[in-house]
Amino acid sequence: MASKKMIKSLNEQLNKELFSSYLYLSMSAYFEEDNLNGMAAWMRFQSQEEYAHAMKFYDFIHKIGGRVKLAQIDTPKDKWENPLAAFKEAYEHEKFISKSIHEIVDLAMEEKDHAARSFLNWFVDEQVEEEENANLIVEKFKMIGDNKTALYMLDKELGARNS
Ligand code: OFO
Repeated sequence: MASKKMIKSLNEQLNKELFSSYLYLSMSAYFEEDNLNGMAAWMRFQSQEEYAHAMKFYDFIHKIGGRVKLAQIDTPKDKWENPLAAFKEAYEHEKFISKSIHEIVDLAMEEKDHAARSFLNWFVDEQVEEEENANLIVEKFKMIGDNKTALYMLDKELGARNS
């Protein structure tokens, strides 16, 4: 049986995943406004992934006999200085989420909670990918600078995302 502290941490992570979903949906709306439809689609896809992450926590909490407690979701920002700033923030946010996941892994190890540790493994691996993906896009933005044609191409490339 998981500890109360563990159930609380898992519920807090569920809220963070829902906020991630909200944040990326807000970024998607920002890109829509600027007619960067490929970036909007990429962020919308990411938002759906985050919702799926949240539901993994939701299901796991129930599976181990805990109770899901939904808390208020913070209002995300709705404006960024430019597209690069939005993706930079996405990268920073993923680093924050990785740190948060690692803290729950530490707790699972402290409490010798092998079930939680095993469940969280998937997220540890997923975060490596999430950080890499966001960082790669930030680096591409830096490479293209003010080149509008390259921005158009990058928008097209990001719009092709299907996983
Ligand atoms: Fe973007 O990551 Fe969820 O966990």
